[in-house]
Amino acid sequence: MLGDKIHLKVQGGRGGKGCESYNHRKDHKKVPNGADGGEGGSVIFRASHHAPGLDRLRLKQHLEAESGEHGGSDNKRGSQGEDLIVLVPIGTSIFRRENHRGIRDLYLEGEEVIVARGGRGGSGNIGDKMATSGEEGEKIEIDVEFRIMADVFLVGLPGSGKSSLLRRLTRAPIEGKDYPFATRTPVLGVYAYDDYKQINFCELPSIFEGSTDGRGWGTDFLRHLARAKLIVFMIDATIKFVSNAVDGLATLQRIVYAHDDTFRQIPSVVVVNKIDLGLDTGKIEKELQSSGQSYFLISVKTGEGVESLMQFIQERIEREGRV
Ligand SMILES: Nc1nc2c(ncn2[C@@H]2O[C@H](COP(=O)(O)OP(=O)(O)OP(=O)(O)O)[C@@H](O)[C@H]2O)c(=O)[nH]1
Ligand SMILES: [Mg+2]
Repeated sequence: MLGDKIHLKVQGGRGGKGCESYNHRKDHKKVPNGADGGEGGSVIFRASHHAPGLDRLRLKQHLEAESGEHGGSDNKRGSQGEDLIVLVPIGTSIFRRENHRGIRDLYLEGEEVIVARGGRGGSGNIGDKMATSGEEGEKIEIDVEFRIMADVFLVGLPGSGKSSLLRRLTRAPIEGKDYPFATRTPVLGVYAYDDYKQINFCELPSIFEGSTDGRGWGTDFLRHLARAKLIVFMIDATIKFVSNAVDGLATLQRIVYAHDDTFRQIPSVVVVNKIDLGLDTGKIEKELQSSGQSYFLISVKTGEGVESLMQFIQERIEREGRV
């Protein structure tokens, strides 16, 4: 499922034991010939388009890489333990559990991080060294979290037309529902233009005044906004769930910024949908002008205003260097 957060214990493989052994020569001299143990394998997280969801890790709880082989007599070095490579979806972040400090965000295909190093192998007694046992692998508890990688996030009041807009822009096979709160989990869509350019969209479930008390679908999914390039705050001309357009916008912003104050830095635009319904959009416009926000009045149904909105979004995203 989108929006996973998983707690794991991770451990590098133990280093192999160094060997204590001797070559008994004919002249009765003992020559030490015990070899070093191999290094333990490391646990490595690697981002991949092909990775299954993080849910599968929930069953694991404990991940440990292979131990190094013990050293042998006759200078036979123990072989290294194999690394444990854990494939995770692009957009996975790894945190140290004890202080929730970020270890690494994995944004790119193939990007990887060593989460727990394998222990060093012990020394063999070759060259008259003391034979030692191998070191333990590094042990760490981590939280692994997935956040959606999309350029533009649609955040809006229930039933304001987010799914309809996404469907229109991306031709994604999104089911049409004519009741609010129909979208329960984030939905992705790709908007393609100018032959080869793309902008990734994500619709988040609706929020409204009651969301912070856990009504509707709550607000947990808002953490996906961490990497948004642009937030589209969406309300509609019927002004349900709020008393007026500015109040609608203020409600959305209050909930989003209360979830994480740093989201204030994400550029945003306001969209008022359903202007085809013949309601008093002049009043709405006046209200929004006073808010000082960029806004667009559109009708997903008739297509009015959608092109100008998309022009704005394209320019914004291209300026971010993301297309
Ligand atoms: N008249 C009119 N109706 C619209 C327009 N856009 C969407 N609708 C209707 O509004 C209703 C809700 O649309 P959705 O796209 O599901 O809204 P949403 O914001 O995704 O809603 P939830 O995710 O379920 O909260 C549907 O019945 C749509 O057909 C529009 O521009 N004009
Ligand atoms: Mg929807």
